[in-house]
Amino acid sequence: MSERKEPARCPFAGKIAKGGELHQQASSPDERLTTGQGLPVSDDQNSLKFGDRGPTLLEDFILREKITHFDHERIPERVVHARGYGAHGYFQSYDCHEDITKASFLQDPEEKTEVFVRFSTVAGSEGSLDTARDVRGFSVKFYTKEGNYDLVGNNMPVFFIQDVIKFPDLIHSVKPEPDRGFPQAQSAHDTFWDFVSLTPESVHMLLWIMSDRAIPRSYRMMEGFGVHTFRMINQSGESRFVKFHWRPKLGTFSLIWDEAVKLGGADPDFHRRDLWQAIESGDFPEWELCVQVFTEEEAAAFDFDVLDPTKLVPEEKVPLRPLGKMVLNRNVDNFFAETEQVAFCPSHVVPGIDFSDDPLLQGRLFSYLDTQISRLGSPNFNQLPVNAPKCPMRFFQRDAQMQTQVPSGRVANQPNSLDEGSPRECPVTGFSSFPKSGQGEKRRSRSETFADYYSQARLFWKSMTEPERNHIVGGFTFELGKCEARHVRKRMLGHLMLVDQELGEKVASALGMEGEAAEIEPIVPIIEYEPSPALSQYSKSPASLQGKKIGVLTSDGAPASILEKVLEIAKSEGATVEVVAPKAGRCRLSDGKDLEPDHFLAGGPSMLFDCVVVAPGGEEEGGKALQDQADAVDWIRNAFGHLKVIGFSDAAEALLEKAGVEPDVKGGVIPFEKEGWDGFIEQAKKHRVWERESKVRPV
Ligand code: HDE
Repeated sequence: MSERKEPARCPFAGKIAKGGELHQQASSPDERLTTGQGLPVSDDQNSLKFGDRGPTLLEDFILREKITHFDHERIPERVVHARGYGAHGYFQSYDCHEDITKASFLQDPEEKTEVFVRFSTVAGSEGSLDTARDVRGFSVKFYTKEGNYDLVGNNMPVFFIQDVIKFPDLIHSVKPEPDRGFPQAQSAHDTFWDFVSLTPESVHMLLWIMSDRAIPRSYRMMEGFGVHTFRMINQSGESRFVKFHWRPKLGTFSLIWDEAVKLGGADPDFHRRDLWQAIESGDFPEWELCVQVFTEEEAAAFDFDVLDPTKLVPEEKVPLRPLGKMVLNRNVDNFFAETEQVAFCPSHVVPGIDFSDDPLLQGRLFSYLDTQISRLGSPNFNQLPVNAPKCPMRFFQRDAQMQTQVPSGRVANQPNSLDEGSPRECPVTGFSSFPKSGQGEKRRSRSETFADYYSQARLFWKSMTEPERNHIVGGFTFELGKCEARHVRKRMLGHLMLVDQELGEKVASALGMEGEAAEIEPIVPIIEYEPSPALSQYSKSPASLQGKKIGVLTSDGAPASILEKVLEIAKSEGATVEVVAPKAGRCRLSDGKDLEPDHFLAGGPSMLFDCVVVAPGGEEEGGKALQDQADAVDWIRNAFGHLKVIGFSDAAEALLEKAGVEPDVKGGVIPFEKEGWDGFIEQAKKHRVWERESKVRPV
């Protein structure tokens, strides 16, 4: 019998390939990989087998522990707002706001209150794309000295429905249709438009959701709103109504619809990457928290009901009062532990902040706590680091799954006289609800003061600039075009006619359905308001390159001096530069130096940037090579179609010609070697060349 030599362990253990390097091994006990029980692991590359070729043994408890943990890695995603991204930061009050509130984080301008923020889309599942047309969630957890305060808002100031009981219907209608399981992260389908066209209270919100607000350029360039009317209570117990607003320091900017669609493929993580990169590079996003403050008597005089969440309070009626600023300055260490496990609840308030009777808000006070228990599996979710208050937390709630604390003492009840050190009520500084009086019959009804569905929708339409209006028409046309049921389209056109005849007719004409709008009678007369310029994002967006991204398309042989100039411009304007070249490895510039591009051509389309520079090498070097590539031609065509300012070098002329883009100094296609850089900078600060839109996308 020939003697068979068994190796002491698998010959490939510790090697990444035949002849490859050894994996690093622990050199001290501290470095040792262990199981969940702390047992040091000797081989993490191979399961325990009978012989080299198996079978694998059930005995392998190390494998089973690892795989079992893996099998249970996912927790239920959020029913809505499943896709989101979070970051840490702080809030700092500008002043002492004791006249309106006793909330501790709004008293001392020296004090910084830690915050955790999560932005999100609503309809899509966790793996859906960032740039879908949707409302964005804007949730802020303030870790105050008197408990956590959650301001769980959106990037639009109104909502689709007036009563919580309609929320499951709204969400079911927008989610994938139950029989076919599609479309994902889209409102452009029949069940949504059927539901909202049968629910006219949603018309105002539909105008917002079809507007550019639903396709933000960046989380950093988005406004936030508390939506409902809340109360602020001061030390004397006086109550005032407030509406919360977040104003981004960079201004409010959006994508172009075609750009958003293409970005979905080019970079599904566009918004989360943008936020992460900004924070990572030290360009910390900032918002100002403001409130509109008004008394109950003033509210009673408004011609709409402030308890109706489909209505906003125009800023021209009640101006914003700035309270303080929020800065996001730290990315999460672990996406799951923080962003996924963070649990926001509108019911998390602090002394000085209270609720109104808005029937949507009242329902939310129940829903969020309930959903956290199903998502996180236990009422002990408040012990997770991201959810735990940073002030003392002492109560008698006990046990339940995943209790991580070890409470000591004999007593878990209140009142008690057995434990002198146990937590006690505090009638003076503890939270007490605003003592609002009221009486009435128990019934299911909707207040008549909620019946005006069209006046504020018309106000929004009238307050838009021309490009914003055109985009709203484009939004409705796209979505209703995807809605197959003709009777639903007709019903929706009927609502749009009531909002504004021009809007209704433009959408009907774009759909090829002139004269087909259904006849709809409003319940109450429509009020004609003066436009509110504060509702338009473009009439107030600052001319600035701050926080924006300049994309440079280049190739071998490109003049190094151009790249240096673009970097210099970006530095002085607070922007960043990313270079796109044909190959990922390197690009050799005219000075013979190698540049490592940020993107290779097919992976870095112009949608990723706010304005672009085209500076290839000359014909002999890299320039000719670009002309033969559809990706390079599309790069320029897309930049032009998405109304971006294009600066180009003399060597780029042939490429532009191939893309069918003509030089146009006033129209944002600027030969900077002939014209200098000033015109490029000035126009790029305006973000888009709106005048070009009628040429590329006539409405
Ligand atoms: Fe939410 N909403 N919502 N919502 N909502 C949730 O809570 C709900 C509404 C908002 O980043 C859920 O933790 C009801 C308005 C944000 O983690 C759930 C109603 C506004 C987020 C829930 C509303 C929001 C949520 C799902 C109608 C703007 C993400 C997972 C009464 C003011 C929070 C979760 C995060 C999440 C219920 C309407 C904002 C199911 C019943 C209006 C930003 O509890």
